[in-house]
Amino acid sequence: QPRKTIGLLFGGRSAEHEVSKLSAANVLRALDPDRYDIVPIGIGRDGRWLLCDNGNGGGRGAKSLEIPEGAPQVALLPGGAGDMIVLNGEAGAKTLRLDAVVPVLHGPNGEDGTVQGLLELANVPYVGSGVMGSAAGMDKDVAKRLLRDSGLPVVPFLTLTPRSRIDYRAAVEALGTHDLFVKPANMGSSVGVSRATSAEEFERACERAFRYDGKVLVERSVTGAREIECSVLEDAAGSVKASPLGEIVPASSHGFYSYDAKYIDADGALLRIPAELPAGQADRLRELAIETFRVLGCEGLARVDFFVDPKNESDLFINEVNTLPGFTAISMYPKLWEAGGLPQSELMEVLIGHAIARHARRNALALV
Ligand code: G1L
Repeated sequence: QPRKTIGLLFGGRSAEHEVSKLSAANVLRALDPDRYDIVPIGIGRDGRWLLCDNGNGGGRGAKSLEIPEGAPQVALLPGGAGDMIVLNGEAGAKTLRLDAVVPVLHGPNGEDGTVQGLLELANVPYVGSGVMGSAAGMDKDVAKRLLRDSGLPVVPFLTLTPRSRIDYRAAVEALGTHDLFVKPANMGSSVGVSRATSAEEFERACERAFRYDGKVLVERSVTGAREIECSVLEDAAGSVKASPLGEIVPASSHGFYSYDAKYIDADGALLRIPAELPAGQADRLRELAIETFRVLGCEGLARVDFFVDPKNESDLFINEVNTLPGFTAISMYPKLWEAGGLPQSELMEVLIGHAIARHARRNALALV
């Protein structure tokens, strides 16, 4: 099989620039050097795309990918066949053909469908969800409405805009509890999220959340629930599979010496893999993860996160979906697939195979 040229797109303008550089280094390590030539493309804080030519050499052992000062700027060519133009190189402009791109980008302009749209126009295969699945996964309001309309269990919520704000009393009335969570619709992390148990706290929580998005979710607060996660993967033939489950055990509840703590994340939380659940419940959650993936139009990969009542495992909610989940050496998504018998290098092969097959299927569709 001929070697493939893979563009690794990382960095970006978001606050997660550094996380992206760490994840990109991990993705790079997982890509078999005998099969792939890697072209790292760093997006600088100013938004420019720069060719960081350290893929198979210096980049491979590094903890974090760097964007060297003075790297040549690159641009994708719309209407081409995966052609990327390298500007201001030594011998002027030249083109480089990419067989696929792996986006390693967070949040707005990364996993929300915008970059995916650019890659569509450039006609280059890329790993993961397309424009629609990426956008639907990013917007908590859209995602939860689609899931709710499909009869899947989500935590009851209201969506507010600056023109349709309601007060604490009305929110309490609608959601049936005084204990509320307020969050921006578009944020991946916990940025702009707060809990509100009084009218005063509610007003402050809304002010804060509206700083990050014009759409704000008010949810029933779920406290004391277990956090269970599932990795979903689609192969080149379009078959979708769910991994074993993992549990995030917060630092506050696992203590120091309680478990053979193999994986502790940056917040001190323990990843317990596999999660301890009755077999029937685990199967139900894995089925739900696949249904969620399908309902939201995800492609390639996603991590689906659940809340499960510790006293009654059949009481559960889909909490959120990540179309580009954490992917550092200790992240849940790759760890769950390792537990399922799929090492990271094989995982990347499935994802790139999916990207190329999906691209071919789409190009074979009739144009109107
Ligand atoms: F390479 C994969 F598998 F396609 C891949 C790429 C990127 C998996 C996960 C991610 N994740 C991210 O890009 C990130 C949102 C964690 C970067 Cl900040």
